[in-house]
Amino acid sequence: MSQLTLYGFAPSTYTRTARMACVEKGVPYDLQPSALGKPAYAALHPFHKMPALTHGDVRLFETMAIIRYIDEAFDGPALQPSTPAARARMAQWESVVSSYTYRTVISKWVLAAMHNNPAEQIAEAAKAAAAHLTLIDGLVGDSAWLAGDQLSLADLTMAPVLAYVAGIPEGAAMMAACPNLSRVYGAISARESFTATG
Ligand SMILES: N[C@@H](CCC(=O)N[C@@H](CS)C(=O)NCC(=O)O)C(=O)O
Repeated sequence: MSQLTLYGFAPSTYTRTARMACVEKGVPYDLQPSALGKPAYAALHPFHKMPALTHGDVRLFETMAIIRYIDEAFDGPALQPSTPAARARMAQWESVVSSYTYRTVISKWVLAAMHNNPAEQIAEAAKAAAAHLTLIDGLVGDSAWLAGDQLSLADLTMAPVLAYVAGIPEGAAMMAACPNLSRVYGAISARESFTATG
């Protein structure tokens, strides 16, 4: 069996999502640093982002493609629901994370705070992040997992972002104000796929 290699850095949320998928499936993987910006890395990821994947002849970039491959190419528990509606809900949540949550929470707030950007900018971004978390908390409703009653790729996509939120005192307070999101995050953060990739 070929070695599955992920190219990325451990702190990257999207790389963690791919690593979590490997752990959930019981697939051994090797984590290699992404040579972001180096011309040779374009062969793995033409847009110079992480993660990228190689597995035998297979070369993939974009997290949603990578985690579908990991789920479908290997034995182990299915990480995608079987009904069309729940599968679409899963895809909807993945799209929410990549189109809105990552940008609002990580790019604009967490990274700004980590880089000690001007306090006013951070405060503004924190306000927007809190509003976004409140919005998605309402969308989660009383669902056990994001896509319904089973863990799915959507939860693996959201969890690393929420880990950053929960790790910041102000973010922990935001999470406490979001009971539905906190419930889902509590369930995912108790799993080996989360604890083994932190
Ligand atoms: N659309 C890409 C986004 C990947 C992405 O933005 N990854 C971040 C790390 S979490 C990255 O590569 N950041 C480095 C950079 O933008 O230079 C995916 O779904 O994989």
